[in-house]
Parts: sequence; C-alpha cells; structure tokens
Amino acid sequence: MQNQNIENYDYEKDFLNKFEEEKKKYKRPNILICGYTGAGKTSIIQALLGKDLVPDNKIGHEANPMTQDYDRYENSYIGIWDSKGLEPDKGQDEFVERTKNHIRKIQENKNVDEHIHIFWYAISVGVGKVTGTDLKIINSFPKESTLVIISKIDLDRKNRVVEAIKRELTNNGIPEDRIILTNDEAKEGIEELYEKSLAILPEAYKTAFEEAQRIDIEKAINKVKEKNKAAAGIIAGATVSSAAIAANPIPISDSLIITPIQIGMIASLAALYGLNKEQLKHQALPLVARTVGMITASSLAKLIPGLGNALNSAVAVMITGALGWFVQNQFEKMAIAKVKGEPAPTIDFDFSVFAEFLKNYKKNNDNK
Ligand SMILES: Nc1nc2c(ncn2[C@@H]2O[C@H](COP(=O)(O)OP(=O)(O)O)[C@@H](O)[C@H]2O)c(=O)[nH]1
Ligand SMILES: [Mg+2]
Repeated sequence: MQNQNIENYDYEKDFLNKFEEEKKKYKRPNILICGYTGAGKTSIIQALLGKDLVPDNKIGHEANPMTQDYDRYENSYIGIWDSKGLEPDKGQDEFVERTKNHIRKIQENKNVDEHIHIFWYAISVGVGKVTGTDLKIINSFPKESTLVIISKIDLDRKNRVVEAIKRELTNNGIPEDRIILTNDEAKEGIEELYEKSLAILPEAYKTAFEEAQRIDIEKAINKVKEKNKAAAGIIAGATVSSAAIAANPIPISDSLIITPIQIGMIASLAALYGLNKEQLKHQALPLVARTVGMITASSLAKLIPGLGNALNSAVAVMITGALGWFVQNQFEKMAIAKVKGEPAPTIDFDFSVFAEFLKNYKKNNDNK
C-alpha cells in the first residue's frame, strides 16, 4: 500500500463504499400483505414488527389511497408491501390486475434480494365471507410462500364465521395449515404467523426476520448479542491484516497505513449491526473521523507510552483489536436500543475513553 496521509485519504468515501458492499451479505426479507381496506393488515404488521416500522397513525387510515396500491415500510431487517385501496364496491378487477403487475415487476428484478419472499392475504371476519377477488389474488400468489390470515376473530364470538371462511378456503385448495387466525388486539395468532413465515423463508433471510420481530423482545435482543461471533471474525481478520502490514515495522510517522484496514473493519461492523443512514451519518462517520485522527503519530505516542518510533505487528494488532471491540460494543448497544424502541445511545469516543479501553484490553490480552 502506498504511503498515505490524512489529506489525501478519503476515509469517508472508503467507509461508505465498504459499508454498502458489506451490507449485501445480510439478506433482508420482503413480505407482501394484501386484502380489503379495514381487514387489519397494517395492524398485523405492527403487532408483529413493531411501532418503529409502522407508526400508530398508519392504522385505520389510508393516506392517498389513489396514488398507489402499496405502502412500503422498511428498515435494515425487513421490507413490507402493504396493500391499500381494495374496496368491495369499486374497481376490484383493476386492483387485481395492478397487484399482479406490481408483483411481476418486483419478481423480475435481477436482484433476488428485492423479491417478495412471503405473501400474506388477510380476510376479516367482519366481512363474513370469501369473495371472488380474495380467491383471485390468493391464487395469483406462489402457493409455497403464501399464508392466509383470517383476521379480527374477536368479532366472531361463536366462531361460526371463522369456520365458514376456513371451509371456503380449504374447499378452494388452500391447505389448512396455511390458514392463521388472528386477533391482534390480544396478539392472538401473531406468533403463529411469525413461526410459519419464518419456516417459509429461505435460510439466508431467517436471521434478519428473527431480529425484525417485536413479539418477543428478549429473543430479538439475543439475536443481536449472537452477532458477537461474527464480529469476532471481522475483528480477527482486520488484526491479521494490520499485523501483516506492520510485519516490517513501519515508521511511526507512517502509521496511517493501517487505517484503511481499521476503517474497513468499522464499516463491516456497522453493516453487521444494521446501522441505518442516520446512525451512519451521526455516529459511525464521526467515529471514523476520530479514528483517523487517533492513528496519527503524535496521538499514538501518547496512547502507547514507550512506543518508540516504529509500529510493529504486536502494536498494530493491539490497536486494531481494541478499536474493533470498542466499536463492536457501541454498535451492539445501538442495535439493542433499537430493538427496545429506546433512543440510540451516542457513541462516547474521545481520546481518553479509548486510551482507557485500550489499557484494559491490553491487560486482558496480556493475561491470556
Ligand atoms: N376488533 C378488531 N379490530 C381490529 C383488529 N385489528 C385491527 N383492528 C381495527 O381495524 C381497523 C382497520 O385496521 P387497519 O390495520 O388499518 O386495516 P387495513 O386497512 O387492512 O390496514 C382499525 O381501526 C384497527 O384498530 C382485530 O384483531 N380486532
Ligand atoms: Mg392499512
């Protein structure tokens, strides 16, 4: 690698490029839900995936139902297409055609990650029957990826309407185990919807869905914590690379040579923990800027007393490893706060905080 200095190293660009590249590794499922207005579709999405994804003001309202047929909700873990504007008294056949076109367009995308992986169709007990439109749309969905929801079962105390709808569906070839009854005010059926959806998903998309769910917060938090294994791999990779570069000790004035590796490591960790655009801009990028500042000659000498005037492998490993775990720690906290619906903690990263962290890290490593 060429000798570089802070002036000509565009670390921001390097970081964002690496982040985008890494993000592709973490596959995000897409779900499409369809059904008549008022069936409870948006409520079901919220019950399963939380208020972060779907705020309360989206329920019971259809802002501009005429402008498009599908609302889009998405975060780092999931994407949802939520239908709107299907009404019993107008233009149903046109809606069916537009829905087929919408799906075809998405499924023809060369990037399979944009495809819809799960289809839900909601029929409310309030309507009391299965219509021809319901069946046309359900039958246009790929069978192996489709679940049919009978919603608002609390409106049917004697269970007769539910049974009638279910019979009608099974008579039309929909397997009974693909029919799920929900009452999302009591969160009934939502867990079954989650489990059956998870079972449908291709393996590569399951983890993101497990993190996206908000029925069992503890489970979602554990999914975040399990990422420390992947984080260890990322950090180990970066320490090995930086050790290799410093195998022939680098004059301390050239210590920025290892910085691109550290920037790449932080970008990989940011992608692993699903940082969003806001967090990238306000948290990760300032952190990257401070990292670049820290790895300059004068700061390193302060950070590691007795460093001398060359950076060797052992020091490169120590600095990169400590930085990696420091960042992992912060990103994990941010991801957990997101699951809990709490405001993200700000990253506390200044020279003295890192110096302290490094000291402990060194002590722990020396004891191993
Ligand atoms: N009784 C009952 N009402 C529900 C249930 N789920 C949603 N609702 C209500 O039904 C209305 C329409 O819900 P919404 O989710 O906006 O339906 P969408 O048009 O299909 O998206 C809202 O007033 C919800 O509060 C349920 O399980 N039971
Ligand atoms: Mg809706």
